[in-house]
Amino acid sequence: TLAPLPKGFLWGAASAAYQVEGAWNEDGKGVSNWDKFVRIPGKTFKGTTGDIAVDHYHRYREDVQLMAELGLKAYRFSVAWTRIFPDGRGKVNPKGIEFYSNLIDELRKAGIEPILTLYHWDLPQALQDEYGGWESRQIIEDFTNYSIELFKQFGSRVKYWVSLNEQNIFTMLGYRAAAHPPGVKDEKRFYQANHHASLANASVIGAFRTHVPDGKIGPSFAYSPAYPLTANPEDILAAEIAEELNSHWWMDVYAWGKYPKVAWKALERKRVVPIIEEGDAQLLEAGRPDFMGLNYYQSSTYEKNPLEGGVGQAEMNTTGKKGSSKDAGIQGMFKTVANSYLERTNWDWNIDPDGLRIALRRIESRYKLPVLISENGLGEFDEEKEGGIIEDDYRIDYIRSHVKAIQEAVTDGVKILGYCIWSFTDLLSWLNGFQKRYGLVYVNQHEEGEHDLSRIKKKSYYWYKNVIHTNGEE
Ligand code: BGP
Repeated sequence: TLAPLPKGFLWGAASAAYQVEGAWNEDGKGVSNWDKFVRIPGKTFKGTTGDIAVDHYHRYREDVQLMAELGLKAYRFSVAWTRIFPDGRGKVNPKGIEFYSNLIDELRKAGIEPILTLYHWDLPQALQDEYGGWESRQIIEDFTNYSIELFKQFGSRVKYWVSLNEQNIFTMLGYRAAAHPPGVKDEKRFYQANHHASLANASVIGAFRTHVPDGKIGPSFAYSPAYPLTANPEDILAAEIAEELNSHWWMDVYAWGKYPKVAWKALERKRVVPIIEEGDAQLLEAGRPDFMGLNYYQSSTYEKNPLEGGVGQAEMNTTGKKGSSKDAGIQGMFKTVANSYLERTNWDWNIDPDGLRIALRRIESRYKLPVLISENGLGEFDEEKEGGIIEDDYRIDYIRSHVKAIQEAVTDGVKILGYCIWSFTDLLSWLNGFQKRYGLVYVNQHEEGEHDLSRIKKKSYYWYKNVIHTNGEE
């Protein structure tokens, strides 16, 4: 029998500022890197922007009302840095503080625990222009000052904080695959920018201890556990180095302040390791989190990848046409391959609830940190039927199987604080527009045709309500 979930388990849902808020140039908000990037032709699906997104900025009261009705215990959202400091630093914009203050009050009134993400990818463009954003060490100070402002403003009302969202993804897609801003493809710059992000993360966690001594903080990491395709030792080695380079490279730094040795050696041979300055090691070591935030969507399966003629950067499926993504890897090390045991979504993401259990067990064994599952969910086309009905049984199946994996992991001995479904309402999918939907609540927002932004509860909303009510029993 499965262990029951702990009392006070945070049954939650999540979002991010750029993906829901809209109001991109209202009330003194500054321009972010995403505001700029989406305006470059061909970068996003049908050129979709978050200018309006799902208009949460104006409709947050209605959205919180829907959360309350659902019985949600926690809501994870992010703050747009450019609403607080329009140019990244300098004078605080009171309207920005007011918005999040109101949101937090609404949540508290409804008995919903706010989980505040400091950085979910929308960097002030001013800092990008001034000194290259994450590529400069100046970002450490600016990110810390911005965070301290939020600690002071909201530290008494917000207990759970997420520092950086998916540092591995925003650096990888921003500096290695050129799919996110600033659109760079350069391995060395990628590792250097990432090192600064690690330092900034540690610095913010250090400051948190002084300003919010009773709070809990951790990064949210996009962990996709690595499997070898076969028992061929070459594939096993490929999966091991993939685990080191794609995951331990970040999680070891969060948990222990140290880069993994084997991966470091491999990158040293490629001459791409970051420059480490005096004091960096101490800063990283002092920035230990209270929990590991886990964003889990899928596992990855690897095989060996030849040096000559091997595959390199991924081609992503951003259209929902099954099979349009291409395998990716690092020549001479590893490449991803399809796993014949797993079904895939229309966006070619593996559906693997056991992978969530495996991810949780690995984090427990290696880091001994509690885990907050800060994202998990299914992106699919949803169809609004006559009379405003959305029957997303596929999403219910996905979430049900992943909730079971959580219960199994708890039985295994993993300490899990909560589970945030990505996402609460439908929202903008960074590169996939509004057609790839994740929400428990449908939003009538489309690239084309009529859209009045109205909210409709999906079948999964009613189902999740019962899950929460029964603490996972259903
Ligand atoms: C995570 C991000 C989220 C969200 C999710 C789904 O990587 O933290 O912001 O977008 O993935 O991804 P996508 O929208 O690309 O399907």
